[in-house]
Amino acid sequence: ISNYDQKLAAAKKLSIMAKNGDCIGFGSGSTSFLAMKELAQRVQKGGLNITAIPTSNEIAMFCNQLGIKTTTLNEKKPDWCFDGADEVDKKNRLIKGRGGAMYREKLIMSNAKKAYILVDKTKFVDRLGQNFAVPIEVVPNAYISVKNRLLELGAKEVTLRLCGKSKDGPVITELGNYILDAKFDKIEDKLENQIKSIVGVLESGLFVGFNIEVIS
Ligand code: DER
Repeated sequence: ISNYDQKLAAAKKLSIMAKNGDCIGFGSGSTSFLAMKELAQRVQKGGLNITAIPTSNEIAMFCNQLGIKTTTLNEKKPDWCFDGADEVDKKNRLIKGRGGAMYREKLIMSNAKKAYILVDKTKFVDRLGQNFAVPIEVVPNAYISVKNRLLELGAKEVTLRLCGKSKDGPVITELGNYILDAKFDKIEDKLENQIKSIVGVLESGLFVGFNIEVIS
């Protein structure tokens, strides 16, 4: 079946897991969007009573449009969360961040007891990093120094993410930062903390060691 149908099937499986009173972290990306629409159906038609903690302005806007109550991590802890991924390896390690929301996604996931990761089959990889670079959110006045440190850490290529048609110049995240995309041939668990310890890095799209259940 098509990738879309696989994503939709995963979204439908996820949506039946929600129960009244749940506070749920809503991931970003196209697969999370499908799950959000399925949950909105249950809220509108089935009276499901949930509260969402969005991981991006886009998801927050859609929650408002779809009539899903939202709150923030400063007010409520998520009982569980769902999200998508760009790559999942055999140890359930993830590369995320194609959509540029990996800081808030990891913030919410690190405060949730469990994370359901919704993927189509194209996301499963034998070697983490084989299809996607690791996105890294960096403070603009440090992006050159961070790029150099990433190359020292073994990154084969580090590129500043540019907007392309919608705006000239670099992508600016919701917090006003840049995104560097760093390609690695080999990703060991310790790389996540090595990247995080570079001064100027806010967060990376390398997710290691979370309590994850993959739904595909
Ligand atoms: O940007 C993100 O982290 C998204 O969750 C991404 O990893 C998956 O996006 P997709 O569901 O549109 O493939």
